[in-house]
Amino acid sequence: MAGKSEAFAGIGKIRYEGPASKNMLAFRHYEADAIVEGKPMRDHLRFAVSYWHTFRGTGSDPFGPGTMIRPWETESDPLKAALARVDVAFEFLEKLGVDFYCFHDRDVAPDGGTLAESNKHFDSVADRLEQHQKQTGKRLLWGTANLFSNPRYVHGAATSPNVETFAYAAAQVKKALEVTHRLDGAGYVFWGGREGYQCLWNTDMKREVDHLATFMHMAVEYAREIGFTGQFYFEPKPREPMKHQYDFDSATCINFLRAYGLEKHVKMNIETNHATLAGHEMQHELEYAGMQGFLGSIDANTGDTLVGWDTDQFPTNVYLTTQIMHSILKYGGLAPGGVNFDAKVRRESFEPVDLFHAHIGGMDAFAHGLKIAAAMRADGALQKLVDERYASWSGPLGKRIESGSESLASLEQEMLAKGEATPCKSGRQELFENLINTYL
Ligand code: XUL
Ligand code: CO
Repeated sequence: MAGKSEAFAGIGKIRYEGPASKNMLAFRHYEADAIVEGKPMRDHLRFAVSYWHTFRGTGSDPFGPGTMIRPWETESDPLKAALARVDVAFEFLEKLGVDFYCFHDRDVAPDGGTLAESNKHFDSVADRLEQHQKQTGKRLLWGTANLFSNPRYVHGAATSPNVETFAYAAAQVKKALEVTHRLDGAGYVFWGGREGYQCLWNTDMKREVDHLATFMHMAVEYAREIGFTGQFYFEPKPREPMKHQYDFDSATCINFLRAYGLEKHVKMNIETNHATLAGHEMQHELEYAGMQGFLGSIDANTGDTLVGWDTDQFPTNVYLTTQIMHSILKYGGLAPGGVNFDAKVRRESFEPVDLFHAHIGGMDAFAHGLKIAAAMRADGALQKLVDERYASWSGPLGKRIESGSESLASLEQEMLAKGEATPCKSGRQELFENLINTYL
């Protein structure tokens, strides 16, 4: 805030300097106002900083405590510390030139011991967030509730065998929706956290999954009551912390949404490292959700091929971001969703400046991927090859099958007359892969 000392003194506004720049605190590819496919980059990407990793991450891991040096963390009173942190967060957003942020209720405001006290804290922090949003024009991409850290959520929240855990979680989501609405949030995310099981012998799966649907219906209903028209998202993750989570992957989530009549209200928020935990590429998850009309928003990060867990690293691989942006452009973009960096600096990268390097790298990787994907689409060579591969379906027989006017019996007649199908053509995978490399 004006008059206060800067948390990131010595770091100015990060600017676009072009691919040849040697300045590591500048963008080489992300040029917010540059037009790609008729739209400024900032509107394609709608970058968001995740409050939990960037402002609450300590660097602790199962083998040791936090390592992060955060000179602004001087207040011992948790509420005062939370309020001071909001000022730092907005200084960071301003300097980085990111338009959005995302939070869980308990990242931005401390637990107050009782629900009433926690709600009060959340309101005080929301006042400060609102004030900064008004001053800067920054926006909340989505809000969510932390329904997994407190021991009351040991067996899950909406899927807990303990009915009062469910009730408490419902109360927490009610409040998180009110605050998200008040802050004009563009969306609200459900990520299960512990909505799954460790052991099937002690689990009534049907009851748990039914309860999860009841819970989401309550949220959708309450949003309607208070006039919140932001988009709801369901974020898949197959495991970690549980052995199995009910929001396993896009296909599982979409089946759940349809089975329980939630498909009109909820889209997918797809995270790269969760896709890989499910044994999929991010591109698979995006294509599946996109083709079904459920592509909503993404959590941008990456795993490590040699480490099997959710490492939430900042994405720097341009091949990956090209795949992602190609699918996003193909399905008409993300808005009102965006690209949220659900990513954390490594435990060893403990200085404040590392937060800038991490986000600059991620933003540049996505901007670069966006430019490459747009060039591929403008050129049309890839699409032409894909169309050629399916050309037989554009003939009379293919058209009749696709329009539903053929049957097993009529197709039997067709093949009895022909005797054998026309031989298949080569898939030319290597040609496709080589073609992609010509754009990189
Ligand atoms: C955890 C994760 C969450 C959600 C929001 O793996 O991705 O931070 O994005 O609850
Ligand atoms: Co996430």
